[in-house]
Amino acid sequence: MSAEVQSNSERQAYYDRIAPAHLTPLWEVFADLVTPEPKSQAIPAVWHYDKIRPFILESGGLITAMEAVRRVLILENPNLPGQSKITNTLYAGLQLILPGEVAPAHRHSQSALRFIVEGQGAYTAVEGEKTIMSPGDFVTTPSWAWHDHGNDTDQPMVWLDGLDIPIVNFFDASFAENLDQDSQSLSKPAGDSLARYGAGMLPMGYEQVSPTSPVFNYPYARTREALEQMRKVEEWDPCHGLKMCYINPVTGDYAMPTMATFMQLIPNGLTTAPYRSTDGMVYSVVEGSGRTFANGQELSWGPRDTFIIPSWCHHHHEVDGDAVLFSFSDRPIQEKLGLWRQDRGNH
Ligand code: 1HN
Repeated sequence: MSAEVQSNSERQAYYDRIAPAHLTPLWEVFADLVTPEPKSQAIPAVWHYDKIRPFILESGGLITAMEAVRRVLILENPNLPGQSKITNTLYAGLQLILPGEVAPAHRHSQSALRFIVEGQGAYTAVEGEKTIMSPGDFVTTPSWAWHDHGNDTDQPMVWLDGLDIPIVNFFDASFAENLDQDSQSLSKPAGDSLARYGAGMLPMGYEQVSPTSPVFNYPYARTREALEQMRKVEEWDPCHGLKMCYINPVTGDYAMPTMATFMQLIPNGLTTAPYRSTDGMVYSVVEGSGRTFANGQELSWGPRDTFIIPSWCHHHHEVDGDAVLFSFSDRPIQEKLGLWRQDRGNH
């Protein structure tokens, strides 16, 4: 009998015979493996801060930061339950630290970013330096850097954590350890890194030791001022408004090797042009309100909300006034691998 007329049952019998040898036919799965374009399992979603804030604060009465190590509510993509993922490659969560608490020192292979959502004055310490955090600050924790957090203020503090956990686990490359003291010893004054590396200058003889930016807190006041100054020339990108990426001043590359971070201003009256790219984006709203239409679905947002746009999902933004959005994605990795693509429509 010719191959064309082999019945399905004969084929299935053959698959069953080869299965114990750990073999399986490519032709049955080819279309799912090599898709003509990205087909993300992640879906667009929004977390409204005023709806979830009570749950976050409630966690403070259930467990201490010390016992939890990190008291975080994970933002799970609604279509990826149980996987601790907000996109296919990224983890995100909202972390609460109450007055007087310490989140003990540890380090791990995963890189982390913090984006401050609520509260003012808690600190994170990274590799011997403390930084005091304010809303809108972007703070990095490089891979394998000791870090602990503490809150010496009288108000709760909440920030968005972004980590490359799914990526590190995909490579089976996770290591972690705890320090033998809760708070690491400090070797530098607060603000040292920003002065040393964040003034458009570098100390003479500085040698790069890490792929992560040596500036570990990018204060919102400076970021906002840059956007406000630049808006005067009114050179709006049709897809993004005015969008800046955070950089490592030593290399000019993204601030972190695995995650790109951005801040954008969409001015009052600009509806952005449809756009998509292969990096799924996590957004945290800093100022303003509006709506993002993602594959026809409407995500409405306001200050402190988090929303996500998966890979290759057509979307555009509509704003009610000026809006300022922080975002992050896995773009640095995709670019280094030659995988990153965007579709700007006709723009
Ligand atoms: C971590 O170290 C932090 O340092 C937050 O604040 C969230 C999630 C998984 C693994 C490590 C932090 C984390 C984390």
